[in-house]
Formats: sequence, structure tokens, C-alpha cells
Amino acid sequence: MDIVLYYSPIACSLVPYVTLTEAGADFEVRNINLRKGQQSSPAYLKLNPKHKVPVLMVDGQVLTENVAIQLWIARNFPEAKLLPTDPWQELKAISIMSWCASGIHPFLARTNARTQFELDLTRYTNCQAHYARLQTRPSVQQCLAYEKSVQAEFAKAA
Ligand SMILES: N[C@@H](CCC(=O)N[C@@H](CS)C(=O)NCC(=O)O)C(=O)O
Repeated sequence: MDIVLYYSPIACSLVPYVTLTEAGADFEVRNINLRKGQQSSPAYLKLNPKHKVPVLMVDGQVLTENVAIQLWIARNFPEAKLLPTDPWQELKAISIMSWCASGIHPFLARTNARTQFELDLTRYTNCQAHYARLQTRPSVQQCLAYEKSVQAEFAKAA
């Protein structure tokens, strides 16, 4: 299976980067520089007319939207147990992912444009604990290291 992830640093494309890594998938990453508007190039718009990352390409077929991409990864790498096997619990997990995609993400995207995420999270203790747990995952550490390397590469090219 040929898996390609279109990815940008500081963007929600880190989600499939992490889950593909958790799944042990062999995947190629193609970097998109959002600041340079590469998501609006004619070639990229053919892949995703919504001019967004992530895009997952599987054997030449294009899938967009993080929730769908997460479901594809979970279904194709069941041994990674990315989603609960109990049907109701699976739906609960999809419900949370949908809330992240349709509720939280659009808000953060607007906030990011104004303030670069300068949010005070002190009173959100569950959120902070979740963030701390995430930092301990090797897949997340790998993704953050990759993110830094791409940022450095983009800065050099600027
Ligand atoms: N609903 C989409 C949102 C994707 C999205 O908003 N991606 C942002 C980065 S986090 C993007 O590519 N923005 C570039 C643009 O809008 O031109 C998903 O869940 O995959």
C-alpha cells in the first residue's frame, strides 16, 4: 500500500502523522508551506480544492478531512487499536473527534490567526493532563521533532 501524507508544520496535519506513526505504517510525507500559500497552488488544489492539509493519498486515491482520515487509519491498522472495538465506545470516540474538528479547530484556527495560540490554559486541568500524556508518546515526540526540522527547512528556503 502506498501512503502519502500532505503535511504542514503547526497545523492539524500533525494528527494523521501521529496516528500513522502509532499504527506503524510506512508512509511518505510531502511538506506543504502554508505561509507560502502552497496549499493554493494549482497542483495542490487538484488534490484538495478546499486548500487544506491534511490530505491522505492511498494508492493514488485522495482522502481529506481529519475525521475520515483517522477512521481510515484505524480501520486499516486494527492491530494498533486506535479506536475502541466496542461499537458504542467507537461512536463516542468519533463524536469527540467530530467535536475537535467542527467545534474546537475552527475556533483555534481563528485565534491562531490573531494571537498565535497565546491562550491561558491554567484552569483547563484535564486538557493540560492530556497534553502532558501526549508528550510522553514516542509518536508525538517524533512528530514534534519532524515539525521542527520542517520549520528549519522552510526558514532556510525563505
Ligand atoms: N476540516 C479540516 C480542517 C483542515 C484545516 O483547516 N487545515 C488548515 C491547517 S490546520 C489549513 O490547511 N489551512 C490552510 C488554508 O485554509 O488555506 C480537517 O479536519 O481536516
